[in-house]
Amino acid sequence: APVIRLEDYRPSDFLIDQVELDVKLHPTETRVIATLAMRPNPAGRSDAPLVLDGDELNLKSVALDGRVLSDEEFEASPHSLTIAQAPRQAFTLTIETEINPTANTKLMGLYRSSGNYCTQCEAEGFRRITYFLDRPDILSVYTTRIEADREEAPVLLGNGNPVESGSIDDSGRHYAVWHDPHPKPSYLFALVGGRLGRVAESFTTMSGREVELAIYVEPGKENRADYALEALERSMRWDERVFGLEYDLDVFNIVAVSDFNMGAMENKGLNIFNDKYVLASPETATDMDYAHIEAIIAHEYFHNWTGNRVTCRDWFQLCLKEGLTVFRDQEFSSDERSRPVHRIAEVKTLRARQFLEDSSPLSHPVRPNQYREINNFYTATVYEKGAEIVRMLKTIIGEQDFRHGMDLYFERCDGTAATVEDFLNAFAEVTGRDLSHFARWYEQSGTPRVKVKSQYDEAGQTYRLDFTQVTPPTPGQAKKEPMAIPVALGLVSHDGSPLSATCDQVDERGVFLFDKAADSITFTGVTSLPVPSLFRGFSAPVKVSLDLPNAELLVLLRHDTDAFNRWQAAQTVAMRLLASLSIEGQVADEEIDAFSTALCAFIDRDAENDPAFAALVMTLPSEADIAQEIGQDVNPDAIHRARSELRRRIGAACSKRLQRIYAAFTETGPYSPDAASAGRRSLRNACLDLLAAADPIAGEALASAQLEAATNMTDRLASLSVLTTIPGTVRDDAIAWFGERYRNEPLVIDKWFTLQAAIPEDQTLERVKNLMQHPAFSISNPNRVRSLIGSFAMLNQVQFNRADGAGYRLLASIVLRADELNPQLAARLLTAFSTWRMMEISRRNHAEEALRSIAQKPNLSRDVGDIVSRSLE
Ligand code: B3K
Ligand code: ZN
Repeated sequence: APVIRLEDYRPSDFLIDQVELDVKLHPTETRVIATLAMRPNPAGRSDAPLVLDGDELNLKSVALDGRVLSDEEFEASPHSLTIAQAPRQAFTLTIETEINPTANTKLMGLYRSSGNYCTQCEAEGFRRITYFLDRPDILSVYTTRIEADREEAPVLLGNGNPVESGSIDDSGRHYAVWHDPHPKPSYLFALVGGRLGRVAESFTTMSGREVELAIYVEPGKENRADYALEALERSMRWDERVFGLEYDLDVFNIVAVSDFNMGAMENKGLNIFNDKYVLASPETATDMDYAHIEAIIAHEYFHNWTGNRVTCRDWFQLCLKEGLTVFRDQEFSSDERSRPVHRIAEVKTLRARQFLEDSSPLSHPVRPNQYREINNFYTATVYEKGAEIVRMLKTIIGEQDFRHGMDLYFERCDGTAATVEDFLNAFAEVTGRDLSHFARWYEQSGTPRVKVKSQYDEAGQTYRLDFTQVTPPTPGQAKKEPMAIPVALGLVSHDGSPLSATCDQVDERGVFLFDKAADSITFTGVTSLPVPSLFRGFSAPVKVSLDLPNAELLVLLRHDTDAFNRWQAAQTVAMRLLASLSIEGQVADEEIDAFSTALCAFIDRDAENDPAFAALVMTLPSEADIAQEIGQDVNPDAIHRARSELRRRIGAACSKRLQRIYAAFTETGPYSPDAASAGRRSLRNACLDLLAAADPIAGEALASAQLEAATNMTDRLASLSVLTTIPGTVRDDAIAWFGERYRNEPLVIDKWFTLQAAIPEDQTLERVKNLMQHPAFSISNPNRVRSLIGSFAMLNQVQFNRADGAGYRLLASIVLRADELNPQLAARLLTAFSTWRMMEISRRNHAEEALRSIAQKPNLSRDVGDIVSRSLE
């Protein structure tokens, strides 16, 4: 496949001002008539042919200004339509195509899910509906007429506002017309036709406009959409309050579908969601599901301004909308929930996904400069690291200037397709700062490593911190430049009493901007040896190594005013123990005892005050985190043993306290998904996990009692998860009971698949193969595949990375099967191999063999071909 490069960008030779689409829905023969009001682009070439994109299209006819073109006047294939002699003034092009939504297993373009018609156009799906200039810098006003059988599709939805609807004689068919006044790129186009239930609410915007909000779901599941609807209202209110941004249409519709390649899609006025991120009830959804629903509803809504009103000039600018919108949804969740607890969750995901990606063969800049398949760049780097860049910008310039910069960005770029430069220019202008060094965050890939050394001068009462930074080489970038790294920091005394030290290089917000390869800062008036608290709130996406002994880190756990760093201190100590345990097989008892003693004391002091935070402190780094920390010659079995051992030791040392909290936090009263209630459940379940690690017999009894008594899915699933780690008939019965009880709830069966796929024992491979034969499993449904196969590959470190290579071979064979139906899904699964180079040699060889077996297959999709070749480079 050809490589597309950022440096080759040039404006389109033609523009499309208006699009009229007439879509006659039919299961296998949908007819689409596109009437395009076009003109040459003054910024384009004046002699260029008109070349429209297509993908698997069946062309029926083309007309220019109403005249049907003969075969000699154009050139057409399923993937392009060329008119060599296009007019040099405004013209109308009318194109009729036929498409087959039932055969569309790629879930791109127009397809069917549970019999309903829906679309997905980002990034390049619109060209699967009609021939078009399918690129994000072509902004057009759309009018869509949708026609369908009334029985089959009583609900017909499009972008924008409803204009008219009616029956077509007595044909049994009906139609609806939608008009979207806001010019938009084709990737934001959507339509839906189907049999759907509805919940609705009206919303008055800050300027007093009435908007009808509605969510459409599978009939009978309407009440499961209440939480999403309420989250939507809160998101809309928040964007008005925090950014002054108001909604701009008369209706806002969300449709939940069961077959969807990702989380959701921000189509203008018609968001389409994976039903997993809409439907929730206490019986079927966990606290985490509720939190994800809230975040994704907000994310897609926030795109209305960051993405839709201001869109991207080209796909290299993807982070312009995605990084910024993730930042916005994270801020929303932090305001709605607990800021430090949410920050810790964000950083855990960032490290688990983005740091991992950035240290793998798939590492790329937040703004990539080349791609072969754009769908492979909807990555943790573009999204999560992209959000961190926006957050660092805010940390550096301060809250007020950040808001002013955002205002200027919208003022300037509203209605345009913009670039990262346009974004940064707005902030450079309001602050008068030169942001060109900061902009390197968009260009340079890899995670910077920052080393800090400290030196206290008792006589002079000064304290010096020496910083150095290095970024390891990544594919295509052998040499690295220093980054502009905001270090939010403070000093903490050993007993927690306030310190009055000062430092000139630290600004009024407590931030030192570290932007050279090496730099030092000195505090004066330091009356006793302090402990440095660095990168407070995780102020930059870097890896830090610190010359502090465990005992000093534990001072931070106890006394730091920054909650993030309290958590980080405990994690760092745990990670040191886990890495030594994994590599050397043992650690001095005193070291483990010191850590468990500190944890016990922490539990006594803090667990009841902030249960959600306490649960995070009590949860050890995951096996994947430990593997990443070790970084080379990884043996997942040793890591698994190490982590089990440390959990056992902590569980035993703190068992009295854990039992007390477990009993005290028994759920009473009706379920509520709010953050405080969820925090209490997470603490109780963290206790259960440690108790079971220390004493499996007692743990089994507690967990099975909880499984029976649970009044909600959070507690039920947590107890089943503990049981899956304790082999025996109790476990087998529990798994069978759960599968039977929820056999008609696909989203719950997904959780059941995930738990079983994650069991760290040899029989899991057979179990996964058997579950692929389960009636609820389907290779064509992305949620099912991700929950069974994706979980096996991403969560089950020991079994995916089996020493005999059988885990790799299983994944490879499934990737190849999935690729024939749904390349995007297959490519996503394949990224589980991104850790292969850090495994010990025999596993590495097996993984390489599996990857090569994929690479050798003829007719790979561009998606899988791209990932497999980069993984092997
Ligand atoms: N913009 C979509 C993602 C589209 C992915 C296309 N492969 C959802 C989101 O980020 O909000
Ligand atoms: Zn997004």
